[in-house]
Amino acid sequence: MTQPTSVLIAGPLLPILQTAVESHFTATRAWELADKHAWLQAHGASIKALVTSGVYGASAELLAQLPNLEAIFSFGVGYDAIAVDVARDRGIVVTNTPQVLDDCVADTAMGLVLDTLRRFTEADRYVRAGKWTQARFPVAVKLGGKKLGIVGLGNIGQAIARRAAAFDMEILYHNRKPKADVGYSYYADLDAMISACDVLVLAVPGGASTDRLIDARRLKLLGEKGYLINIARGSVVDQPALVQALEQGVIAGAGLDVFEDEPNVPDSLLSMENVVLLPHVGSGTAETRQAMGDLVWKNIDGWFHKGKKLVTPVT
Ligand code: 8YV
Repeated sequence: MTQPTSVLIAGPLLPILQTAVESHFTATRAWELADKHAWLQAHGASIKALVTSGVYGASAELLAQLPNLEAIFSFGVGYDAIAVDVARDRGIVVTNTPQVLDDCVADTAMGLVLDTLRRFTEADRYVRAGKWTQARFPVAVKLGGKKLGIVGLGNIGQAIARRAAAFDMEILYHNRKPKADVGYSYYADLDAMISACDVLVLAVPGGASTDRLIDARRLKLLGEKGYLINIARGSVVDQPALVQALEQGVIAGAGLDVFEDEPNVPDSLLSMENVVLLPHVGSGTAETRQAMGDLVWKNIDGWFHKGKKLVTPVT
């Protein structure tokens, strides 16, 4: 009789996905291990698959402790926290969950644009604090007619562009290459686009190539009437520089779903009225999380039960 396949689960998963994994494989919950290092030394060689997420990732150190790993299945589109180069070198396949989350992440970006410019969350705090009875809430900033610059016009970037266009915003974008089939204004030069736009939206993957892409100098280019929206990764922004820019009025405000060291958010941001802070909820709807879970399962099932067939491989 063949031994059941051993799988390591990096962190708590969508319950229905976790149940599927645990009922089909010999699964170990990494986050419940009292001494993870000792466990990996004793059992790491038995692990054939790692189920993880964009947040839990898969470090080179962890992969070194899993010498017989065949596959990494990640819940999420971003794989910057996964040592993909190591996986590629060792012939370990990596899968992610692209496309199914585009709409919800784009909705989150648009929600942040609306909220940050129109100051809705701030206005909500104002009503709750009983301030409305004393004075009217100050005016905000109109979206229509403003220039929205998107960094990274992939699937999510394009979904954001369509939404912003429906709000009568003018769309600019910066990408490695212009997209043939879109009518938005292409900027090969990121600095030129930042200087030209009113709202800068980050929709690029995380990782070394975009690390601190938006720094103090570029925030200055965005300017005192400019807004920064980040639904990509915290690493794309130099966070201390952003805090300073907000404190000093170098930019007007920011809407952030991602941070440098999640779930920790700097105290200085917590006390600012002109920032909207979300706890990385970009893809966080029941429908989308279900679709992501289904896609993770299709990849696992395809690999182990249907002749190594992957639906959404990264490598
Ligand atoms: C998830 C994400 O919340 O897809 C991504 O890359 O950041 C989010 O959709 C994340 O993967 C953790 O579940």
